[in-house]
Amino acid sequence: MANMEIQVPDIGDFDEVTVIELMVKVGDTVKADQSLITVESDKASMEIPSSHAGVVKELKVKLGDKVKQGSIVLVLDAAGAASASNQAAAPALPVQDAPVSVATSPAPSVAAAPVASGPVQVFVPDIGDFKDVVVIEVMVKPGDAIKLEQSLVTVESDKASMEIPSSAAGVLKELKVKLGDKVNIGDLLAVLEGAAGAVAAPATPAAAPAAPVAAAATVAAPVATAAVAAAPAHAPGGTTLGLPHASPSVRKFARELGVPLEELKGSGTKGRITQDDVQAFTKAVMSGATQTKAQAAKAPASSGGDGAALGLIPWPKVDFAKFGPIERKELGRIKKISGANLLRNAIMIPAVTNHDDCDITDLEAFRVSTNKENEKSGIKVTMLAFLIKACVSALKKFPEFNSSLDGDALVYKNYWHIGFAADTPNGLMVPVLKDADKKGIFQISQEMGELAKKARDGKLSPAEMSGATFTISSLGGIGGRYFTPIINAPEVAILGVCKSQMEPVWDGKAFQPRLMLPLSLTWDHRVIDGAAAARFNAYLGQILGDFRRVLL
Ligand code: CAO
Repeated sequence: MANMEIQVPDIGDFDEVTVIELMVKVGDTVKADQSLITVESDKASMEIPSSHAGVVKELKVKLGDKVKQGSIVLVLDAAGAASASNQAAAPALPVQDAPVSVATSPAPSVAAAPVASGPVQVFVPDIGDFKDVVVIEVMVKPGDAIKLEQSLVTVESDKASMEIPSSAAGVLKELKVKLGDKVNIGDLLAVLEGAAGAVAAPATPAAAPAAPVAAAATVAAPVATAAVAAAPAHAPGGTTLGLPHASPSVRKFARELGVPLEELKGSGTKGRITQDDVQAFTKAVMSGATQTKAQAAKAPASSGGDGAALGLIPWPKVDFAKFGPIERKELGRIKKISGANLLRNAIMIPAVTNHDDCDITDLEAFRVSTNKENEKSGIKVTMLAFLIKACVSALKKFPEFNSSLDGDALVYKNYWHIGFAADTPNGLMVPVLKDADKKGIFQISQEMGELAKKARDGKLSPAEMSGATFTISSLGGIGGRYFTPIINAPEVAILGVCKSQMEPVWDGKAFQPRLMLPLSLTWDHRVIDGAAAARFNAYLGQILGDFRRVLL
């Protein structure tokens, strides 16, 4: 049994780095190589692993502490513990003796191509023991004027992320790596040209023996220690262009879960994203409490979806107040819900609308006379009731209009529940008249009146708004000629009806005054063809022209 101090190893040229995450606590059993703390500079973050297995006896650092090579991280009861297999440091000693260091000597610096008037090559410098580090961010593009020491790319291993600086100034002619590439020491990173003025040390790709570093301005390589993260040794001053503030292991964890780190708010020091943050976000997404931006764009919660997932340019942001006085009012709940549904349906359904007219002269006369005869009943027969009955007849003749798409299959419904759009003070609602095929015009008129009233009073139950197989949207009481209604998914068609009016209709011998009803049938082209839609409208017109056909 031996207590040993675990120290901060060689972290390159950094004087001091900040402790931004404590990954263990007193009493924890740690394995050799297990990360103990995360430290960060402005160019790199790295996890400091334990050189030995054991139990944490005492933490010697706290969040925000500045540490440097040799600072004691913690005291470990390393009873029976084996040191990390890849540990290049001296064996651990008891506390009373010389402190145990996990450090190794800094790796020799590797720099880029010499100053030249021609192209200058920039190589991946010494990144310590790391192999196949992944390019996770490309910070420059061809044509950019690159300053000496400017960060070109960010690479990441499972223990560290680091920016690779340019060893020369010049114009970026060619970038030799792309996102996701795996790179190693000596790999060609970029080619600069017009690099006059750049003060660079001789290039030393891994394959070639390292040349001595001469100039003071030499871009030193990230320096790695055994089992410890690499750290770029160039002067601080840059920023990590938009990279989420998180340790490499947290990034890796997030990547594995598919969590977009840039959408998280970190609860750690200086807003750093911790593993707990990633877990909490994942739970929230799974429970439906929140959405990722990609999810929101796919199924926007409101008309405010930014369309990013569709590759659309951003929604115009206009400061309306610049042009005149304004008042801002939140959309009501129903508008938000119906807006999201309408947007999805408008985007996802390849919809086509056929416009047609039908002659309802006789039907309207029958309706008016029926209402007169039944004045005392208190039930007013509406044109919409006839339309519902006529639609049921057409839906039976053309069953695909009463179906829904389910993947590559069509689900034909052997029931006929007709939704009808109702204009309410709170917005559009669609009550559903169930089993319209089994009901007569009076019953339909009465139930419609009740449902429409409930809709206006905001008293419709979810059951009264679900199960529709086809929808009618009638603007007949208001006006207009034609419009293009949006299909109420998962239905495959919707009938829009506008205000009927007297029109001269040629009967073969003369123009006759006829009451014409404008119909607009929108249909899902994945399920229905134009010819079928034209036939549906024509058949509907025939029924409405002579309602006795419903009986046939
Ligand atoms: N042509 C001419 N007149 C018509 C007509 C038509 N197609 N349809 C209805 N009318 C007349 C009715 O006969 C009634 O006249 P009277 O009062 O003289 O009898 C008057 O218009 C009002 O009818 P209504 O609209 O109250 O009744 P309805 O059964 O036709 O419709 C309902 C009920 C709930 C559908 C309707 O009130 C409504 O909310 N319509 C709006 C639907 C809507 O917003 N659609 C758009 C959806 S997309 O945003």
